[in-house]
Amino acid sequence: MIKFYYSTAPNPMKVALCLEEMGLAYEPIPIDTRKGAQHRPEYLAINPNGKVPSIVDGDVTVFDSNAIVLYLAEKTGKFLPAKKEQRGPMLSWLMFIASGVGPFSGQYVHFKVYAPEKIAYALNRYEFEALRHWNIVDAHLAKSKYMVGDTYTVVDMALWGWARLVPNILGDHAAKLTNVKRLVDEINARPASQKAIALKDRHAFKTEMDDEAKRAMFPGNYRAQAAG
Ligand SMILES: N[C@@H](CCC(=O)N[C@@H](CS)C(=O)NCC(=O)O)C(=O)O
Repeated sequence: MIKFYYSTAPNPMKVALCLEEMGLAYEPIPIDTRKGAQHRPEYLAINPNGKVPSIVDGDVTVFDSNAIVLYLAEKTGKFLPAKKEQRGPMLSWLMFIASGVGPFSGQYVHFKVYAPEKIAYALNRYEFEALRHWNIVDAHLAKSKYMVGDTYTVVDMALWGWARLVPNILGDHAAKLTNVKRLVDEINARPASQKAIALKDRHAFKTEMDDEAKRAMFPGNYRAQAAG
């Protein structure tokens, strides 16, 4: 049975969708990041980056969400592209999501919602870059049914983790991303995504963004105090 270390944030949700789509047996293990569970030594032994998600599959440990979705696709042979020559595009889009879509979307939300000061320079840069990445995805989906050709693959699952939150991330800009919405609506209608979303009911994650949560999530803001 695969151990799945999760929260309901975008990166773990990609993996939840994959596990459900692939019909894999798994044990969901909540990591309450607002309580600092991601920094505990026993979790750092699984994921030295101290973030969710991670999986332990027998004697194999995998962290970083897009590495996990690729691992699961290769393990099961499911939800890979239809043609051999689509492996290159699959890797490109998986890395684009991992290194661009996710980080720029996440940082934009950080500066918009959580930063103690509203810094115009940061807000402008991250709004521009988040939107630029989503426009690239939307233009791609205008020409292609799925992220890689005509087949639903793990790349669509990796995108879904973030894409389902596009209205929260981009606000009014989201309305223009009609092709992203088309794919999200299609995936949301699948039983696997409903099961993935239902994970939120299995554990009462902390919701307050109080001092404990801020210290756990944004430790860089407390460096001076920690050193003193
Ligand atoms: N590159 C990592 C990023 C993981 C990540 O940032 N996870 C967030 C949730 S989406 C998290 O663990 N946040 C808690 C924290 O930053 O302390 C991945 O794709 O898995």
